[in-house]
Amino acid sequence: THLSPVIKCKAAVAWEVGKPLSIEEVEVAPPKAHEVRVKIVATGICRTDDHVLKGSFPNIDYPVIPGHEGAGIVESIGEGVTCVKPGMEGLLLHPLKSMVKLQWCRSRPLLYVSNLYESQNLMPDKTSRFTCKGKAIHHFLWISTFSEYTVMPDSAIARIDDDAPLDKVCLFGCGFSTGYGAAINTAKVKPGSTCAIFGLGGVGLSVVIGCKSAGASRIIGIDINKDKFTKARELGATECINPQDFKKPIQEVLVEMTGHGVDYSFEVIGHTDTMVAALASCHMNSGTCVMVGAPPSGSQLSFDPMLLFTGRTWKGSIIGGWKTKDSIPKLVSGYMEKKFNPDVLITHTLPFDKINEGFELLQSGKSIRTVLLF
Ligand code: COD
Ligand code: ZN
Repeated sequence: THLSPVIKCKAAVAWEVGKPLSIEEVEVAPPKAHEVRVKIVATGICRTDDHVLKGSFPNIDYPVIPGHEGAGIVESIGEGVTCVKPGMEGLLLHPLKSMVKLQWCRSRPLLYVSNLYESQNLMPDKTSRFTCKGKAIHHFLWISTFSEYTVMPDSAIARIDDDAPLDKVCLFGCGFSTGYGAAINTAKVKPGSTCAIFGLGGVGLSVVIGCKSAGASRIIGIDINKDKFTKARELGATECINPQDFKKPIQEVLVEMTGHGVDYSFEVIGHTDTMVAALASCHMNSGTCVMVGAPPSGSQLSFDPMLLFTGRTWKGSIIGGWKTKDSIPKLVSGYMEKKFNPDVLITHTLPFDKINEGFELLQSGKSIRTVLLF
């Protein structure tokens, strides 16, 4: 299998910051030892990919092929790969390595995350498998799913149920797992509790699904775009509020609505002001606030330390706190058993060539998730 030739295919390349993606013919080199080459069937567009286009993703080199929410079929494997075989269908790709490493460095500063991402900008041996017009193109989070064929370390691929629909479960590579896991793993939401979710995008709505399946009795959705409320209610939100409808700060509104603040609050926007508002919205003695949205790179937080001193807990969650290569396939099995249904998060399905249309839908707030099909 290590003799498999270079493949020519189409991919979306970000040549430099601030430019739309351009669809190019790229050459994809065969997988080296402990690497896998995959034919992508479906990939979602996540806000983080938009951060790459805008230059707000930390420590990344261009040109790069973004995309990190995908599912596909193994085309060939490098030496020493035992977890998958060519032709195996129903596979899901995600930046698993980051989960493994973050578990190990859990108590270290966030700086580790950016260093980690930097190393995923090339294959582990610091070289690239992509070339375009004679130039080496960078990888993204080791999986670059915006390419018809892509190469990744074998640690970044997980086998899932053979009959899992790849055009749906690709969301388990990032968005759904991130939000659902924040509720289930990080907050460990208890039955009968009250939850508040700041930001009702694809990830925030997945938090709503997680809170609902954990048995929360009150789920309050917060968003400045009221068009997000219908879907949030459909998925289990019991109330939805728009901060712009109130004169007082949203944390005061939530404390009034609940008496003493919510049991669990989630920040799923990635703004420092809403991070503090989410902390202030939870119960003084027993409340837990989970930070899901990535803070703007280089930002600093300023908040009244009394908020923590009085007994609140503040936690971060990355890719939902799923720990191993085994947990995401289990989540997919749960989907196959109809334990939850994130299909409604997919508002648009487009052919891969219309990728920039997908980004416009995201930027204008019209889509929750767009899935691109090759
Ligand atoms: N108050 C209330 N709602 C707001 C505000 C505000 N001040 N500002 C924006 N919003 C709403 C928007 O209207 C929108 O509905 C929602 O917040 C944000 O949703 P989207 O659709 O932009 O984005 P998502 O849901 O796809 O992703 C949001 C994240 C914040 C989770 C994402 O950007 C992020 O930071 N991801 C990193 C976290 C992570 O674990 N990543 C893993 C790999 S990506
Ligand atoms: Zn993502």
